[in-house]
Amino acid sequence: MGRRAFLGLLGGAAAGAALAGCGPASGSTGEQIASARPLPPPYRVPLPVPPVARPVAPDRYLITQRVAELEILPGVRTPVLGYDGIFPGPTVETRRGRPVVVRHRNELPVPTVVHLHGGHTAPEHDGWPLDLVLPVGDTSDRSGHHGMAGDVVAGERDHRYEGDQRAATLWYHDHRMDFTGPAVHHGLAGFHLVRDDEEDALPLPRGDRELPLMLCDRSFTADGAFDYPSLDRSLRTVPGVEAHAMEGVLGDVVLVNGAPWPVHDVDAARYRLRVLNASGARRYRLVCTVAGGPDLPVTQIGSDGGLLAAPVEHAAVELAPGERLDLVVDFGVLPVGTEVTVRNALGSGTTSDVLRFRVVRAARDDTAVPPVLSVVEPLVVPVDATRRTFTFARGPVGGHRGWTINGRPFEPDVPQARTPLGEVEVWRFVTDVHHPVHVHLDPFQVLHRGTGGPGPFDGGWKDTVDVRPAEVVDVAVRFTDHRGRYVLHCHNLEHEDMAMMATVHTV
Ligand SMILES: [Cu+2]
Repeated sequence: MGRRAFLGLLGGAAAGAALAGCGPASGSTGEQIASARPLPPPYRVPLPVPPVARPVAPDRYLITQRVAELEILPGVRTPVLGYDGIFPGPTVETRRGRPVVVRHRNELPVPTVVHLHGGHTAPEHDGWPLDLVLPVGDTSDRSGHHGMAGDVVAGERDHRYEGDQRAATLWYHDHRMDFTGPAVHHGLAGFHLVRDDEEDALPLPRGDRELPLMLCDRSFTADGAFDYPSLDRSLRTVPGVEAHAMEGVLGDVVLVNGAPWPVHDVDAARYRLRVLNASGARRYRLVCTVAGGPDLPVTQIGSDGGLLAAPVEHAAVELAPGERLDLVVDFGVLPVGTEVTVRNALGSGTTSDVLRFRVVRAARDDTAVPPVLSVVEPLVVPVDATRRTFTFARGPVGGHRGWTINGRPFEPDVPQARTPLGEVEVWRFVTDVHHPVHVHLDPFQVLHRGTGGPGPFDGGWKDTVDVRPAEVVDVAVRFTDHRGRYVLHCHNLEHEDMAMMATVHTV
């Protein structure tokens, strides 16, 4: 399918979309769009696992962004914007201490920007929202958005990732100013796993027993396209979504690695699940349910920024958009033949279903979850530390309704913070509704949630924190190595596109 055909499909998408309210009481801030075609029953299609990207030369990768049609719902083709034409994109696997270059080539009909979420990345490689890569052969307009110029190139850009960071589950996705929501919604997201010797030395599940799981919610039009209510179906000029969806776009189908409510056959053994919430606005509370038996507990071994110091057992886990949880689940405690259904306790109807595992065979299991996993250096806050408050709330954006930080819409050239490298600062995030707050360049540590300490899922190094309605969360930040301009933003992608982003200069 050609570029123009893709945009044609977007143009026809929204008519008659049915809506269901989905306010904070349901656990997410957003508006659910009802699919306009019949949905398949859950737990019929196999879980896909994205292929691992193969280097084109030592430590060099090439990813071509292109339009494709994928069979996501059985029997119908869905047009996607895909890294290498697939969704999720190929998984990039790198090792700590070993720099790589990933070249992104844009054969899509729209400009793109690639951000490595969780990457400790120099500013010129981080995916500044105005550093556009125009489509191959597009020489029409290099002025950037709103006349604000970034480093605009046509066709290709090399992103250098130094690899000087802990092993962790990262992900890459589009980050173009004003259009991140539709770009990610239509498919521009993939895993990037950093591995290291420390983690390899642990007896954790690996190989086929290590699964990356990308969760996202989507709705479908009658002809099988993703239904996303962009104001500007060309994805080029006018930011934002139709008024009913400005709180956030929620789908009624839960995709795991791009498949609707898939099923996966497993050994009776431990599995490592790297769970990513790549949804635009939906939060999840995941529970491993067992028919006729108690729920299966999960053991958290890692967070956004890699391993925890020690494992933590949970009855259920919560993830806001952008967050990752590294989990170990032991299917070995169950008899062969057991079905384990991962449900979303914050969902209802079709969005309460997520994924099913079928324990199909007995197997040898030499793995373990050691009581000590790693060393997490605590960030020590000096008594005279700089303290900053960032208030995330609705507000006017250029005469329209939008989302602001400290009452201001995203102003690329006006930093809201200038933070010296190496210094620990305390940043306070204050909200009106749910806002998952993401900071680029370096992870942070949660100090307080409200009047208490960190919440149950706030442990270890975080780069995205789930701030709930009318909540106050304090985090300790410390930036290192790279001087330049970065962003801090809400990872509800509709909020982000409607200006809930701030420039941060590291100095
Ligand atoms: Cu937000």
